Amino acid sequence: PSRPRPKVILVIGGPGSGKGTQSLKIAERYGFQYVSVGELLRKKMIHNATSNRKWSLIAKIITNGELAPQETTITEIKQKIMKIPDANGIVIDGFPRDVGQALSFEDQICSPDLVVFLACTNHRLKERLQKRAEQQGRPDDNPKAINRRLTNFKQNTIPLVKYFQERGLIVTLDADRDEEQVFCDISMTLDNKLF
Ligand code: UP5
Ligand code: MG
Repeated sequence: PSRPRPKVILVIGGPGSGKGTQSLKIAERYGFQYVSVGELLRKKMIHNATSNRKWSLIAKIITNGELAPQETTITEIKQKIMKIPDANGIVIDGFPRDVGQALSFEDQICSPDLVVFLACTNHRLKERLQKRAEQQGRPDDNPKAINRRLTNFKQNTIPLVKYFQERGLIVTLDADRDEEQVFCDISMTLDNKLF
């Protein structure tokens, strides 16, 4: 008999909501493969920005805190997922960003089994990103790009969450709390809904 298709979990939320932090915890606890779409795009842009016009444009877009073109993003995800060997599950961090991307993902890749929405206050998001900016220095952790990321998130999220809600796929968690408390809720949800 053929193996069942891996479970696919999408983790969405504002910039700084803890998508990366919590997705890595999910991957570790459940033995799932981890895919960060932001990281995929950042790596590719750093690699290609000087030699390739399309990617030099995308580098500008991302550094300004705007969204990369949908088709490029979907292509990158598809390529990445195809390279993953047999997996029980795949946790995708930071995708989709809007309803168009959700539709295109379902059309071209698969339907997710669960979407986790990390809900955080604006104040908390800013606080975390500012702190990280002092420690790390991601190209888009500058005040102007942070504001663009927050604005884009606010514009796109209500329709996106509604879209997944109508299909009974989303769980919204209070991500204002500390990492362990948030993960406790996530793992209870996954245990209940996926297994
Ligand atoms: N932290 C985390 N959880 C905490 C907690 N509970 N309490 C206290 N501190 C907590 O966390 C952020 C910081 O907060 C860290 O320092 C962490 O230690 C601390 P993190 O887990 O990194 O949060 P995350 O939600 O992953 O924040 P990130 O900044 O990565 O979110 P973004 O959505 O901005 O970044 P992403 O990499 O997903 O996307 C970046 C860009 O890529 C986008 O702006 C866009 O230009 C592009 N993109 C697309 O175009 N399309 C896509 O589909 C995806 C990305
Ligand atoms: Mg992240």
